[in-house]
Amino acid sequence: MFEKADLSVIIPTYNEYENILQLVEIIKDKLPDGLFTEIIIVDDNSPDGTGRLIANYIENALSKVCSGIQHAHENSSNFAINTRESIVRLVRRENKSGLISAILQGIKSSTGKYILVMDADFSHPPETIPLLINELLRDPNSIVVASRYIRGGSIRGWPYKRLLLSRLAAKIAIHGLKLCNIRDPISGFFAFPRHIIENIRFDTYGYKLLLEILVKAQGVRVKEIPYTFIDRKSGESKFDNRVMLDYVHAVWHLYRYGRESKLVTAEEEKRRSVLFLSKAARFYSVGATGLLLNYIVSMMLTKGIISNFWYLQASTIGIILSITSNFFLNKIWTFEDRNFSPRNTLKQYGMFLGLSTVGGVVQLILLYLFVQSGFQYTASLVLAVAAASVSNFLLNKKWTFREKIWG
Ligand SMILES: Nc1nc2c(ncn2[C@@H]2O[C@H](COP(=O)(O)OP(=O)(O)O)[C@@H](O)[C@H]2O)c(=O)[nH]1
Ligand SMILES: [Mg+2]
Repeated sequence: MFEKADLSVIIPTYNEYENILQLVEIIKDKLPDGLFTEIIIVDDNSPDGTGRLIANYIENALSKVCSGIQHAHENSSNFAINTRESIVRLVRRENKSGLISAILQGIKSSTGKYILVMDADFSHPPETIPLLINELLRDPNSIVVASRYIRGGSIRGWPYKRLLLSRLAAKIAIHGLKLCNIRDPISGFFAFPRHIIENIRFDTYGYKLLLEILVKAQGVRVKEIPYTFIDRKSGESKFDNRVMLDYVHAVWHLYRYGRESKLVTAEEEKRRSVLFLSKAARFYSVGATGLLLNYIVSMMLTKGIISNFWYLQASTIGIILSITSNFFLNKIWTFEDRNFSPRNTLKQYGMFLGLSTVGGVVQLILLYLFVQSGFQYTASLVLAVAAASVSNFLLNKKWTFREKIWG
């Protein structure tokens, strides 16, 4: 089992023999200090032998470490395995199955708390890595994107047609998918904390993983860092008509995803407001039965139908009985709470009693304040009762019956 990394750098490769080793060395040099980093190369059985090259590189590095340890034992002196804290790992796949799936496979086999994705062909300058990581560490719940389309960013070496296509693709994504907080949503160079993708079900294919994350990781903060994209010097681009078609398909798919999830959210919102209102209505109906019960009991106890009580005694009994019946009706009917364990019920009853008392005091204070500030008595009473009963409903919902306020 591998030791868990702080940062996983994912590099997909297909025929990158001339680039990859040099890139790995430079990346190792640029990594911020103090972060244990794994560099994961995902190779799709490249015909030019990229996978073999990396496998040999790892083997050599390992044997150097082992002979270092042996040497250290022989000289019985201290031995530091690596001053820069990083390891290189290789994920081999049988067939060329596309960039997004390669990156996802890399992420799946990675362990880092933070993930950085980049190309292998030096188009994404390793010098930008520390800038991305620093920004991510500053706001660890955001996604940090290296951007060509904000001030300070640019593209060097692409033919006019490719420049145009890229601009067009970015515009389509921004307007079609309403990504208003980003200028380069099709960047392939970005970093993010692992947790933001944990609940995402990825189902597009092609080139642009970032797009899917932006659409599906709802509400995530985005920060762009400018950089200059430099067209590759060695090896060939795998960009072709198929990649373009996949892109159009992915945008369409994500557009429909956005529409459906909005429909679901609207439905859910409607359901919650209905539930909230129906609970409020039940709570107030229960309150009304409490008032009635209070009145009947007080009358019966003072007018001699049951017995002749002093009116304050009668009223106290009426209040206690009505609070108790309110509590049980609210528990069973309003909040549909079926946990009748004595401990839980007693705790809830105590809380309900406490909140009713607080509600009564709040009502008196408000009434006093309203009347003192010149309001008519009846209007003041209605306002004070309304304010106290609303807060009573909300507080009981949240604290006594442990529900969310909304819904
Ligand atoms: N593993 C894997 N890597 C790929 C695949 N397609 C492209 N890549 C890699 O993805 C990165 C971007 O591809 P590249 O050909 O440079 O595309 P361009 O920069 O858009 O012209 C490079 O590191 C490629 O080696 C694929 O199907 N599988
Ligand atoms: Mg490239």
